[in-house]
Amino acid sequence: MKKVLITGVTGQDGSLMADYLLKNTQNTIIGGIRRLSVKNHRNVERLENNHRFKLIDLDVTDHQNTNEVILREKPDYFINFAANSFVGNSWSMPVNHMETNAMAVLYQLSAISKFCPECRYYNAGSSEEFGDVVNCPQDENHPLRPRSPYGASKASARHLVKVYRDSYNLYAVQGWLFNHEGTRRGEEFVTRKISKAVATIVRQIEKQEKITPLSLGNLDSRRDWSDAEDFVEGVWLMLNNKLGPKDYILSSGETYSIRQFVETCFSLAEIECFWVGSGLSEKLISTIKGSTLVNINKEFYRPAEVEVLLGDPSLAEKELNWKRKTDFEGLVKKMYKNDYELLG
Ligand code: G4F
Repeated sequence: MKKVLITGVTGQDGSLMADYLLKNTQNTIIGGIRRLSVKNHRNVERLENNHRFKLIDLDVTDHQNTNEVILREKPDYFINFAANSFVGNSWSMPVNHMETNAMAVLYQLSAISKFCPECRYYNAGSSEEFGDVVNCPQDENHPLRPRSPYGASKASARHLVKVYRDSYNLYAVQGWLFNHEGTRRGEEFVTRKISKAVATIVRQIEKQEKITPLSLGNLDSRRDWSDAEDFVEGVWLMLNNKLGPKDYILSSGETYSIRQFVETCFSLAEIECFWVGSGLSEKLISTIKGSTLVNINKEFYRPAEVEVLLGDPSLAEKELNWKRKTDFEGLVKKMYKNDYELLG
């Protein structure tokens, strides 16, 4: 029975990791949470009575707090999912992104190297580190060419993880996780924004109410989307790799545009529609009543865009025996269905 400390445990990945470990291992889980006056524990509420799960205060941007927690708990595994993960926000909060996503990693690695060097460490890396990509698909040898303060913060963290692994012989890894979504995804991310809006439109049509159009930014960027539930298993495999500490890509190996995500979601909802216009005037129109379903708002464009992401997961598949279970259509369906049901 090992002790696994998970930061960001109230978020999508942290809570899924806690669920996965409680179900598939005998380990105890310590969830690190930042004190907030309004609790955001929805994703872990049902775990709070589980004797193998406890929450502790841990603000990853506080060096002293990080030291104290690692010294006191001496975990066997430290999984750092706490991050400022919204790329679009990173131009307005670049310092916060560096502090939360890179400096915090330095605090953690330095405490682990001093107080519990046997602890296995995982930091959440991102395909955003590849940024302005030069090869498709991207594999583990693709250069780091971030396009956002967020991407730069994750690339910095990657260098720190490698430096600490090499310097102190730590089992420290940082996977490159391509976009991963699901029913616990934050509503600011484009997939959840779409699934929730489509579910709302379906309800509005059923009740013969006025349709609220969905406003989006760049429809033509492409992402490699997977189910976050598949990824937490991949992270655990990376932490228990017989080949030793190594960084792997987790991805689906397929890429779709935002436009295709929108079309797939409306099609699953059985709403027939067609695109008209171009650029900022482009719209998605419903075939039946001619209502606007989607319009474009330049507010959602970014100062610099990662145009295409397509990951090559073959190394993780071969060496970790990892395989995703949910495909693109299965993911869109799961998210849409969940949002439809949540509307009651
Ligand atoms: O859903 P997004 O905000 O995710 P993004 O930027 O790809 O980042 C996610 O995946 C990364 C891994 O690749 C993670 F590291 C990161 O933490 C996060 O989980 O945006 C996806 C795409 C972008 O090209 C964006 O410009 O959708 C485009 N988009 C178009 N309209 C929009 C919108 N994105 C958002 N959030 N909102 C829109 O209205």
